[in-house]
Amino acid sequence: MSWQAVVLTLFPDMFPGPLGSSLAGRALKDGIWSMQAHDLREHGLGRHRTVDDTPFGGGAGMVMRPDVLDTAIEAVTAEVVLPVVYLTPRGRRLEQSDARRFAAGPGIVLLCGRYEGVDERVLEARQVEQLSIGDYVLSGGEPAALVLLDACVRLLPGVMGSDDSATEESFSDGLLEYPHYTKPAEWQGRPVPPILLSGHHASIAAWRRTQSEDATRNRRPDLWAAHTSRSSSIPFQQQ
Ligand code: 6GU
Repeated sequence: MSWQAVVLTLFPDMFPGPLGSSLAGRALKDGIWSMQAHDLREHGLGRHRTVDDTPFGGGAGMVMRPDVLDTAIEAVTAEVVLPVVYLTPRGRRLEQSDARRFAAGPGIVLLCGRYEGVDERVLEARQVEQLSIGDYVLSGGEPAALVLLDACVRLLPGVMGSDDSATEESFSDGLLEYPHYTKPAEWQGRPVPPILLSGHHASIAAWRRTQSEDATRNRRPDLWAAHTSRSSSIPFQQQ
């Protein structure tokens, strides 16, 4: 059985979107993963297929109804049990470890909210995990769902091929990647760092490590703090 992505949204046309191209698109066609995007309005109430209503306590905007969302979740939780994730700026920030955890399982159900959000009770009742992709506001959870799916799909066996890209890159060791260079060796008066042309593999590895550390320290002090606290707590290993 392939890895299953189930999306609950008012805008099913947005899927698979960019995930129908490139690496993820190839894997989708190859059956490594599957995608179903369900229109939440199919579970809407009455002649107008209503999915939302005004917030208790007053305030602007509309809130998605718990009964509608519960029916929609129930309808897709048939055979295998999948974790349900609600994409919201109120969620905990998505990390690489979340992508690894979801990719290691059978798939995921992604709930995309619109309006001011969804009724809190259905999130409690269905033990829905809430995730955000960063501290900025999107008009809906759909682009965030695509981001989360991309992060998961590229980790599935057979998607990235046999190269080391998935393990060597940023975050595998908690550092940003070193800078990359290719031909020409000099471009617009800018030479490639000479060490990269030296053929000394150990020196190149050491230079890249320093570049990774410098970039992380300067650009991402939060990652650098986590990295240094982690590596200083790892006991020295005798050869
Ligand atoms: Cl998951 N949803 C919305 N609407 N905005 C966001 C987000 C999610 N993550 C960051 N901004």
